[in-house]
Amino acid sequence: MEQPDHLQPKNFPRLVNDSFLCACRKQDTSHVPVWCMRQAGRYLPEFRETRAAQDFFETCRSPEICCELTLQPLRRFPLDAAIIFSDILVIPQALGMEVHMEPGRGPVFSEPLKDPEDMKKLKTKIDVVEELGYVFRAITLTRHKLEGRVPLIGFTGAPWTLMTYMIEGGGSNTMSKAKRWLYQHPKISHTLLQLLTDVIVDYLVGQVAAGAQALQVFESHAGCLGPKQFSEFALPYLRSIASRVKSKLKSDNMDAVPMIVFAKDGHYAIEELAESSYDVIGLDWTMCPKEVRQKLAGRKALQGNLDPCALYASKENIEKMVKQMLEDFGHQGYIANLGHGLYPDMDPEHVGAFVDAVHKFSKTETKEN
Ligand code: 1CP
Repeated sequence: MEQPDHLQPKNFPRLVNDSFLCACRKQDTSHVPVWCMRQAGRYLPEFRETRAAQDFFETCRSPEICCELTLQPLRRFPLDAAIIFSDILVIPQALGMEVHMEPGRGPVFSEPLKDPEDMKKLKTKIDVVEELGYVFRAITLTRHKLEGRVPLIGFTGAPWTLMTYMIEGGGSNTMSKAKRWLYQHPKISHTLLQLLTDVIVDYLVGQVAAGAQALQVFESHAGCLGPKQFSEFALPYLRSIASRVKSKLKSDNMDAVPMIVFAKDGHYAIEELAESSYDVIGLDWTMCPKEVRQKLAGRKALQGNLDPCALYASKENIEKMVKQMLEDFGHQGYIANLGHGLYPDMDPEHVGAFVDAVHKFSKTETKEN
């Protein structure tokens, strides 16, 4: 039986606000586009209500709830992009690992990878439509429900970041178990990183086929690697993801979409990342926008990077900090964002003050004729 239109990745509504996509491509925009990492999250009372009493990964498997959670921040704030509600840990799950979300603690793997022998437990080849089709269905539904208001961003965790969770079994301050693998078992670490890369490429292409209009790759745990380990265990895979996704989209006759890489605390790798096929480099708040602009000499669009904790400041001070940030980055080839995700105890009104200030200080008067 033919599925109704809103469940199919075709006949999507025309995009009205394309400022985010234009900025990714370094084209002129009428204002600096803005979105927030973790904009769908626990800081919103309506999010807590929707999520209440449901298992986190069950939520991720329900396209209707993912769609609702994705749209919630857009009803409150004039954001210029939406990011699909999901999690980076759906990939380890697809590879056969059991993960659940413990309230107040975060993700917990029931059997993390302890030694290289455990690699045998992972599936070596997966069909992403079969294993992760629920994410694709959420993307398709959300793209329709957005009614062309703003573009929809799809995302993934990067191989190294996913490897840390699979070995640590959850969050960690030191990543010492995962780093032990890099020193004791470099070859098998590469095998794992390659396996993840292969799945990620299919997963991202599947997201675009489902309706994602841009893609962000989160290398959230770049910071625990030094420059040497980053260039051996993270960079080659990040680069390969961007170039393989782009060539696969081309060979499958799909339109190219902008790709963003966000390597948190990976300041030492900024120039190398700028030589990759990503269109946008995301900056965390420890980096100085002017210096990065100078280093990269306009090669890439930039995204970031207000310290998320700056949202604890008064609204007046948030405005001042945003004004300064816009001056430092310049308005072209720039997407305003935080330097990492929003925290659950943040005041939605202060998030609104951040978004409004970006628009206030970056709107250019449109000339008549
Ligand atoms: O019950 C809950 O609501 C749990 C909180 C939560 C939420 C809202 C988790 C658990 N994940 C998410 C959604 C999520 N995760 C999104 C939604 C879209 C949006 O941004 O609005 C995204 C993009 C992610 C990506 C994600 N998950 C990252 C990369 C971004 C980052 O913050 O660096 C990481 C590292 C995760 C793992 C994860 N999922 C959840 C938690 C608490 C964590 C971190 C665990 C840890 O390392 O301690």
